[in-house]
Amino acid sequence: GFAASAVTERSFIMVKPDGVHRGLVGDIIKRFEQRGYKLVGCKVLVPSRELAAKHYAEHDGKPFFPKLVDFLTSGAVVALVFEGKDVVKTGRTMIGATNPLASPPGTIRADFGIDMGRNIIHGSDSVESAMREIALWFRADELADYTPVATAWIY
Ligand code: 3AN
Repeated sequence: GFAASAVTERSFIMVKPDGVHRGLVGDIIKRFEQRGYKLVGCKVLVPSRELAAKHYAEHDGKPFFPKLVDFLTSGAVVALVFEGKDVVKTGRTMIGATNPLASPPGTIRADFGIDMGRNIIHGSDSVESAMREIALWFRADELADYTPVATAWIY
């Protein structure tokens, strides 16, 4: 039978302030839902500088780091956790490349943008990053534990 309990990989997906300002939240959630991913965490917040800096800790010291923190804290973001088969890698494929101009048509960044500094969305780049980012942005009790009926056939 279908081993639903084996499907536990999660990714941290975030609509950045430019995506929220442009009204792209619904479209982005829709793409992940339609692919078959299960939404287990969702909240809107204006991140603190401390949270943004922790999120982008790997870029601390790079020339674009201050602008990155300025941008992420400039407005509301929508923090999401999606769960499902290979969601980290597939989520990155759906998002596209860091530079929207290098992203293939059909990816979120290519369909909605051209600017590297305003690239709409974040997605975890590895399962380890996903676990770190989910723990940074969500408390355990903010993640829903449920079994959608459609999980057995939507793929
Ligand atoms: P991704 O968001 O594709 O995982 P990262 O994690 O390498 O890319 O970079 C995080 C964010 O930092 C990017 N989304 C982008 O906004 C910004 N960024 C990355 N590299 C550059 C760069 N060379 N110049 C300006 N901004 C950059």
